[in-house]
Amino acid sequence: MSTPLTLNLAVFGQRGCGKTVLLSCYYGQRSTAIYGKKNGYYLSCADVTQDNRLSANYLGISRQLKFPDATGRFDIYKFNSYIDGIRGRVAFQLQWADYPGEWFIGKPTDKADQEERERALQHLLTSNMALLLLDGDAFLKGGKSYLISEFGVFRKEIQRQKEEIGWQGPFPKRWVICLTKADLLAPDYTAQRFRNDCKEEEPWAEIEEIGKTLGEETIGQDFLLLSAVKGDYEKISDPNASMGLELIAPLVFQPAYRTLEQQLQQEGAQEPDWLDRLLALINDAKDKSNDQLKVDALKARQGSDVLAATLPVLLLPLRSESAKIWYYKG
Ligand SMILES: Nc1nc2c(ncn2[C@@H]2O[C@H](COP(=O)(O)OP(=O)(O)OP(=O)(O)O)[C@@H](O)[C@H]2O)c(=O)[nH]1
Ligand SMILES: [Mg+2]
Repeated sequence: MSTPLTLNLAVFGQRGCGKTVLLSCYYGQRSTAIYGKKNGYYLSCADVTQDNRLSANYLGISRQLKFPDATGRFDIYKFNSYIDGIRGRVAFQLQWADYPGEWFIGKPTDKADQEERERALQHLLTSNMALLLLDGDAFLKGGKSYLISEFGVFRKEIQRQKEEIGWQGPFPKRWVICLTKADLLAPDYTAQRFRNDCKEEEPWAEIEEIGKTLGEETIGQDFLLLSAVKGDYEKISDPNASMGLELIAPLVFQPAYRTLEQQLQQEGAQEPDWLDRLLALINDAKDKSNDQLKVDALKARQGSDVLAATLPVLLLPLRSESAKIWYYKG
């Protein structure tokens, strides 16, 4: 591939909702050799400083069973994904923008802080998908009142930012409402139940208002349960027992390729040379079983066909049995 497929993700959530742990575990788990062998692909940070930061966090989580310290910075992490056994060719790049939770509650401290926030917002506007993280632990304690207040804070923040920079859209096409720390919830709690809780009158009224600000029907359709580790508030009992993380890249992929598809239809547009083939592969995959897709992926890896080996990575997780529990669309 010339320029790799880029998936842009923006992650929002108030202080302590689990953004840094999620990011560190997402990368930490996926950057090991064993992950690559088992799953057919692995991640590597394009920037060594980011790699060091996330790897140190993950080492603390997995070895010392310790959560990392709170962070207060905005960063765009660039994860290059490689197909196991095919060296040197990036399959896709996942750009993960991590917003500091304190931005929701505090005004910019100075001009540099203000500029940083504007840069972050510009990035948000060009993302394919945004995750709005709600804190599973706070939800357990606060229930519906927590949902109402959290969605309210987010609505006001989006409205404020929109007015401040005078942006009328477009916004990301897909907003996924996520509940983090799902390991703390009842074992039979599902994404569908989370959606039903959000659908109650008062939280839903907030979500609808957010929808109006962002453009109709971009929020309130997708719900996801996430858990980076298994543990309680202080201690981790199983650093590898994550939930829902493997659905993130496949969920960003859908609006990303739809945008590319639209590009193809625009006259004179300069689409990447691999796009036609990608769309043909997606079309082909629609009628194939999961087993067939796995066989195809193996063959593609053996033939060093990066594009064909990438597609199952981005399609199969959403077809899995666990996706039915952790993800709900409707
Ligand atoms: N049980 C459980 N606890 C978690 C999980 N993720 C985060 N936590 C807890 O939540 C705390 C905050 O997580 P962070 O990832 O640092 O939160 P953050 O959203 O990055 O917070 P800021 O950087 O302040 O915006 C951690 O120190 C843990 O105690 C999880 O998957 N399961
Ligand atoms: Mg953080």
